Amino acid sequence: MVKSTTTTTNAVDASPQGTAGVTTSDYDAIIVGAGFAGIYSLYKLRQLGLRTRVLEAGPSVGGTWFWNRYPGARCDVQSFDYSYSFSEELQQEWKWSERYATQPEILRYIQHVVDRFDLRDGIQLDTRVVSAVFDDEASKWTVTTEAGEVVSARFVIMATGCLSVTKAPTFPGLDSFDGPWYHTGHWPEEGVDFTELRVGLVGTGSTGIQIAPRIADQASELLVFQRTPNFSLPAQNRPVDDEFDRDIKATYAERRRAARKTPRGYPTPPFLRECSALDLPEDERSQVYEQSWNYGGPTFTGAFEDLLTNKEANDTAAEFVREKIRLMVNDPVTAEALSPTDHPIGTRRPCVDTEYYQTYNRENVRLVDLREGAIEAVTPTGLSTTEGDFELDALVFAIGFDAMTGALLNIDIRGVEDAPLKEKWADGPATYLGITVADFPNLFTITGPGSPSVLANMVVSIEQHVEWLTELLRYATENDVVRIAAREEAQKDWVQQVADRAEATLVPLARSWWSGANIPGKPRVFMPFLGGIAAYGEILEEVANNGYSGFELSTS
Ligand code: NA7
Repeated sequence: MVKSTTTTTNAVDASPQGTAGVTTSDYDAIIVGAGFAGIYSLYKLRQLGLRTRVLEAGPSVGGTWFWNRYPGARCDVQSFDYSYSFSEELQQEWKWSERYATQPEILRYIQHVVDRFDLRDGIQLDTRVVSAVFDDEASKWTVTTEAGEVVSARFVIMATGCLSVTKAPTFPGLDSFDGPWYHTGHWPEEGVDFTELRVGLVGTGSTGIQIAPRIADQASELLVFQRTPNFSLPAQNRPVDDEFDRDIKATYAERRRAARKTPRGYPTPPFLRECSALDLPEDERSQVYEQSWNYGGPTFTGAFEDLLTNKEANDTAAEFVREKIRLMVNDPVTAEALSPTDHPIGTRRPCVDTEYYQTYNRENVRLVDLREGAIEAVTPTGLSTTEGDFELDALVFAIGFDAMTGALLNIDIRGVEDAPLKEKWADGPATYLGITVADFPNLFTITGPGSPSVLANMVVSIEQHVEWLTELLRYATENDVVRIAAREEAQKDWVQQVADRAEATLVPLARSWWSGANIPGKPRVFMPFLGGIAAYGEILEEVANNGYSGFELSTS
């Protein structure tokens, strides 16, 4: 165990190894964030014997799954796979009620995990970290909170989430609006009643597509303001019956092992083809798409192996979905407006829905195509576009996140020679393996830019990182290593590899939050590692087997 050096009286040492009543501001590790990543990091680092504390800005654990409690919020990965695999007992005990779990159920699961593994006393809520500064001489970090609390630690683990900083609505006149307005990423805990209200929903990404049918259930009128249509795939959600539950659990460990050998971190159905979409005659190809569509969820975009690399192949999948939209939406003008034609399918995050397109067949729902007239301002009585004014009683903004880098750059992180991360990343994020940053020793970014993260099952991405990091810290503590620093050269090569992998696909053809294009002024860099969970896992293993190649490990 890395030894702590100072003790003061402004923070409680809540680790199992701590002596009751002793207070200290010095830890072996500080974890920022108590979502899936922070909770698992705490569990693993405690097992390692590190004195660890989690600092969480929110009033509850759960991270993304605490904040995004808008109606209709649910996971796009099947619940059996979007859950921790580290404990066979946990995965056998917990029973998911639906194939795709809702936000409240996922939050209950996270809270259950925290209690079941006695982690609550290591998590300090309502504590927003504002800065982390590296002390070059001591090879330690000083972390300061909004309330002025100062703690130090050898290691800092940023478990701050990829989608935790919302994009703020900056429409002129918002303050003048007479009614209430909401951002889906900060939904009121008590919920919202839209009964008899005319509601304007801005945004048709995954969130807008999930919330629209639920608002339509209540509101007298729902106007959906769409700037860019997205491809949405049906979840084909259903309750989990006892037999299905038993079947999965009978081979759960095997399922988890298999998931790590896939690109996306969840098992794929057998009908997906390891060939080009163009290798099959049209009727056979359509059958594969039909099977994938009926199976449900995001697997559709993996129906053939070249959908993300061959535009002609991709066109066949995109057209299949556009045809489905035409069949589902009664009004042909609305169907056309909902059909994406400006980007290949899969080059923006595919949405997964339940009855999204059918919602437009309701009498109280209307699509407003912002390509015909952009939003100019919010007025006291609604929204004004270049094409006209819309009278509304409430506004909902589902306009997304400052993804992947937002939460890290919101904290004043300073590394060697007091250099701010903000400056180092002025042209876009640069990491080694997506988990470390050159010149920021002993700092780790769980599912950071440059790792598979948001392109895969997030829980698997998190487990992959946390487990690898735990072994690195075990190695460090057993070998008296006090400083773990990524080498600049290794980082340069990794950044190049991440960029090359993206360039080799169709993703540069789309404007997306994956490349920072949704935030004005944000550098355009494709942030996640496109090689997939399995290939990435092999790289991590190789780095470890080579004595942590690409790192400088110092004992003093
Ligand atoms: P997204 O996917 O970033 O979607 C945001 C939506 O909001 C998208 O349709 C945007 O249109 C729209 N938007 C953003 N700003 C504006 C303005 N100024 N005017 C009109 N429309 C606007 O965020 P989500 O929350 O839906 O999903 C994020 C991830 O969370 C998701 O991918 C899952 O991983 C979970 P645009 O496309 O930019 O034209």
